[in-house]
Amino acid sequence: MSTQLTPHAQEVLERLAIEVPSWAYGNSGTRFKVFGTPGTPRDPFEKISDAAQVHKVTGLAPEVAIHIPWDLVDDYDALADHAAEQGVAIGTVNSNTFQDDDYKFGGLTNEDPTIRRKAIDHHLTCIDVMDATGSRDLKIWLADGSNYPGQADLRGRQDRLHESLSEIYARLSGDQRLVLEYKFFEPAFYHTDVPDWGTSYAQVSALGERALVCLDTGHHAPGTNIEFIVMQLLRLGKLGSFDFNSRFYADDDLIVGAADPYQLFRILFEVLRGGGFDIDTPVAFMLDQCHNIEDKIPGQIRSVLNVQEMTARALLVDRDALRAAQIAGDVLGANAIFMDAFHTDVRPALADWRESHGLPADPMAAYEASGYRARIIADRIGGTQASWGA
Ligand code: PSV
Ligand code: MN
Repeated sequence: MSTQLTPHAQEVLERLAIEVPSWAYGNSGTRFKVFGTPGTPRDPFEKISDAAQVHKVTGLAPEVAIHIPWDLVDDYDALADHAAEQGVAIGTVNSNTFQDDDYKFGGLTNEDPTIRRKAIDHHLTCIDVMDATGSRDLKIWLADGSNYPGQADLRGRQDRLHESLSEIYARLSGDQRLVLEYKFFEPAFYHTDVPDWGTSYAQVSALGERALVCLDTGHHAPGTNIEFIVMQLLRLGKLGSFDFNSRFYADDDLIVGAADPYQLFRILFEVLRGGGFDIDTPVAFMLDQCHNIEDKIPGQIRSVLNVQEMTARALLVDRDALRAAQIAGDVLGANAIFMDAFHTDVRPALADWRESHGLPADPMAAYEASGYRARIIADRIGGTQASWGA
């Protein structure tokens, strides 16, 4: 079954923007091997040029998230100008307190006030970068935790986290926001200081209105009902952003919608139900992915298209009929309405939508035909390919 997009669906799709992460364009891998790819960017400027290709063929990715220190440059005005020349802007600034020896026992929660100071100062530097780039969001993901029961004072770490976050939050200005990401395990194995949405919610609620939760779809135990968390955070007015990706086993950072498109559909339906696609939505949609073996730019194009496709399917749910079936206790009727939308092929309608917006009907093919890959392979000779930590 193929279909037409309703005027409301078209309006929502018009606004849909999915931020892409700069690190997706650099090399990445597992603890076993990081494979290089010809044409990989050598610096943040080249990463942004690659990200701009995704927006060019999809119209879906106008912002690029950066990561400090991986995207450290001398002049952020110049980086922002470069982004603008390429038709994109710098988005979320991600902090990093997980790659420095000092952070072995944590950053913002560390027992040692000197290390805590260093971790807080790093975040203040990130806010300086946001001031220069015009970014709205500071995203904090902490590797803090412990490996053995008894190793750490769990309560003290939570208290210190609150103090550290308060100082960072106080430095935000204008419409800047702090989003706190949770992750149930890794790199710490026994306990993690922000393991779940409840902890993130408790911490950001203690800060204020401009502190919100970031939900990374890959950061839950298998079987977790993620759409329920989405519903609850929207209901509480505390869902600030998504890091989209797919997982099979751990924090795999695979292409969103690749492992379980139906889960993505269910999540996006709750976003719709909770007002997350409204004009003044507080929800930022971002990818947090790595492309270890597939080509990176097409990997990102596929990802934003997957989000668009499942958003369009969620918009097809006949919500009035669904509500009537729910009230009537019509279990299978309600489920059928949900499944009918999920099983509808929206790809031809989205191709038409793209063409009506001056975009290629088939963005993957358009990128392949653009010659960009051959150009970067030929041009990017020498230097060091960007990777974790570069
Ligand atoms: C580590 O798990 C991680 O993937 C987090 O999800 C962050 O969002 C990302 O790295 C960037 O720091
Ligand atoms: Mn993430």
